[in-house]
Amino acid sequence: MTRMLTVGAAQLGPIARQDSRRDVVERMIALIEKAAARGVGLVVFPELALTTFFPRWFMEDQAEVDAFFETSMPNADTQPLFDRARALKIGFSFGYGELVEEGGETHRYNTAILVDAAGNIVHRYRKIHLPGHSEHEPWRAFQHLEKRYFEPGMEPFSTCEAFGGVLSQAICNDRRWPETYREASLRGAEMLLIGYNTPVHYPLAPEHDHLQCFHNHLCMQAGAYANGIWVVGVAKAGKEEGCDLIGQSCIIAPTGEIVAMASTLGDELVVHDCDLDRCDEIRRNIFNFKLHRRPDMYPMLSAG
Ligand code: CDV
Repeated sequence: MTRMLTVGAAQLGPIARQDSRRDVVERMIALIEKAAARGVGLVVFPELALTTFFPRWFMEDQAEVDAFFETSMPNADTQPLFDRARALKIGFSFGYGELVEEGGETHRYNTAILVDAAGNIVHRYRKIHLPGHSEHEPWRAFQHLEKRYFEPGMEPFSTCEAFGGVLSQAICNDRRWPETYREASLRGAEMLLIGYNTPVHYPLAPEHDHLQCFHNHLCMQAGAYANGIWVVGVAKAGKEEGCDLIGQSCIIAPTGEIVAMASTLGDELVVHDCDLDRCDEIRRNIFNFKLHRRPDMYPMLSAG
């Protein structure tokens, strides 16, 4: 018997700065309803799905920054999403700015959560690889201030048993790092959910702008194949506040093949029936870690 999970990669088109959470949640619910009609069990939304990608602006007023964060989840704005998904018996994941009091201190993370079909948050991930910079760099066409507005997540990549398999989450820049997939795979993950916001223009190496879509798929396909893991990569796409974001949200099989891909830069759902047992095609063969992997020979990998 196969373990089939029908997954929907729910790409979101641009979100304007003035759009409210309620506006966005309405769009997410529309995608959830579409997914339910197509027999989907899990819908994956992008990084920072509830707002515009705010790290593109330098803001000195912390209150202005904090307006982009959620202090509880679910909250009044997202509850309708949780309610509709639960009524349709469909699970989902999405990213948001998390503002939390822990150990008597305020923390801000770039976070993603996974919610099961009964509406329970079953997994939380705080972004480990934060790209960008901390100070205002006016020479850039737009800022990428993730290092200013977020702390890096301090919990290693983790997994959860849900949807009949073992799932893990990562966020945007994490997908470029081979360690992300290997850590998740070593922990037994069979599917990795990754939301992203990736501008076409990369100010530090504009000569690579034309390679953004290629690099997006290159790293996720390589990560899927070398670790025998399903990868669901989901974009916030299109021209958002004057900044072009790549699309090409996709579902990638453990063989590294793209089996479904978005073809627009707007709200779009692509669906695939993912057989979680297909991870074994790779893990029992070419990348049988127990048989062939030589961790003793890679001491630099954990040297820091
Ligand atoms: N949101 C991101 O992490 N974006 C980065 C950009 C800055 C390169 C990415 O890796 O796609």
